[in-house]
Amino acid sequence: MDVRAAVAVGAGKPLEITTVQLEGPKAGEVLIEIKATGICHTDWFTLSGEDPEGLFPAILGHEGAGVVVEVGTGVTSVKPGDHVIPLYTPECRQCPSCLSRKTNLCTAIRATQGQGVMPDGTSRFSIGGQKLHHYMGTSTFANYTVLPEIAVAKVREDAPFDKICYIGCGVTTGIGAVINTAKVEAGATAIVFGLGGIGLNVIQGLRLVGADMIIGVDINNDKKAWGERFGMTHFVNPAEIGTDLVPYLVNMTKRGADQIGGADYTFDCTGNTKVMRQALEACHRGWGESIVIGVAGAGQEISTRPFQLVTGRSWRGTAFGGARGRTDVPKIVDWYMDGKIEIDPMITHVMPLEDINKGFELMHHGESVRGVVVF
Ligand code: NAD
Ligand code: 022
Ligand code: ZN
Repeated sequence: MDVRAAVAVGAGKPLEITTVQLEGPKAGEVLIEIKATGICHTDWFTLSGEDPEGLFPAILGHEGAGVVVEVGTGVTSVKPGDHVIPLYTPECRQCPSCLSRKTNLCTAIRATQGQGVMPDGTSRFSIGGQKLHHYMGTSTFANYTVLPEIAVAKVREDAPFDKICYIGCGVTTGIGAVINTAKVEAGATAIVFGLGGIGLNVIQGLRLVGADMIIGVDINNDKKAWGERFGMTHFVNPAEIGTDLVPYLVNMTKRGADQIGGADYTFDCTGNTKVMRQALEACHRGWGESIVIGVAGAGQEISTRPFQLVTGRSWRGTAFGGARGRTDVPKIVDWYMDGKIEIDPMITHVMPLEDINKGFELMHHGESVRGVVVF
């Protein structure tokens, strides 16, 4: 069938909005009509050519929401008409990782997903007979896409596509890092580094679980009002404190008779390895946990003195907020519909597919929290 798509034709080149061909779903696959898709950092990172694993030509996009149109043989968990969110972290419930209950990093289709093809090793997308790569197993920058059954979460039908698409990445990553990875308890102190589309969701996750002190750190003063909007209690701009950031944050979080400072939990939402070190070192001795959410460029390394870990701080990371997509994503949609979490004010720009390159520009210049394409 013919579908409308934004094609990443090569590194550093704008997306080309054009008609491409899509084959129907094979066994275990589903055809989805994408109704809305968010524009996220990693799409830009891949398009820029900086991602060494980026493949071209490809249909990018990994933050979508839509409707099942057709299912391949053997598909039992969804049917035509169901509303779904594509999952770049699938949940097969059968691989050793899913069965371990210790991780959300399902391995069922990992190898082929990274190679930009479906689990049978082929692509469903083509243009003029030339194959196009899939991206993150989702390829949501097209009004129709084909996904493995294990890579879709069925969600309630009264939820608006142009908002819940953000649950496909940013919302779940930020809130999940708080609830699934850090397991933050009520009354905790926390520091969030980087108040973009991820950090703001960490903040609202911290508010949801009842954290006491929620410190936001960002080099952009415009982020102060944004953080406060979602529950941040204190803001620090490292460029404006006139002293070293880590001792400043440790001092701010001093509590108890011994007056030892440091946060119970810290979150890196920048992808900057120097910030990751600051986040680790701003944790409380004995029990502080620092969660790395930001994805750094290939070949980058993190460092700290072993003393930081010997004295009881933990350095951890999370992908997709530790969420098991088919199980957890429908619950997050419910939380949104029940008013427990907010999404609407974070969606600062809505555009048709034709304007997707403008959406990338807005994100790149820090003007948008989230841009969403509505088909
Ligand atoms: P963003 O660009 O919208 O936000 C980053 C924020 O960090 C900006 O507000 C910027 O001003 C701030 N910042 C930059 N340098 C800083 C510094 N030195 N100190 C303090 N603040 C600084 O990006 P985003 O969409 O929020 O994504 C954040 C990171 O999370 C990215 O690296 C992204 O790839 C990653 N991410 C990871 C996962 C995962 O599953 N682990 C999922 C989604 C996104
Ligand atoms: C989403 N991300 C950044 C912005 N929006 C993002 C990027 C990478 C990951 C998660 C979120 C990620 C963390 C760990 C992994 N990935 C490896 C997972 C594994 O090996 O099982 C990751 C994922 C997908 C892909 C590449 C890396 C891909 O499909 N190409 C989840
Ligand atoms: Zn993303």
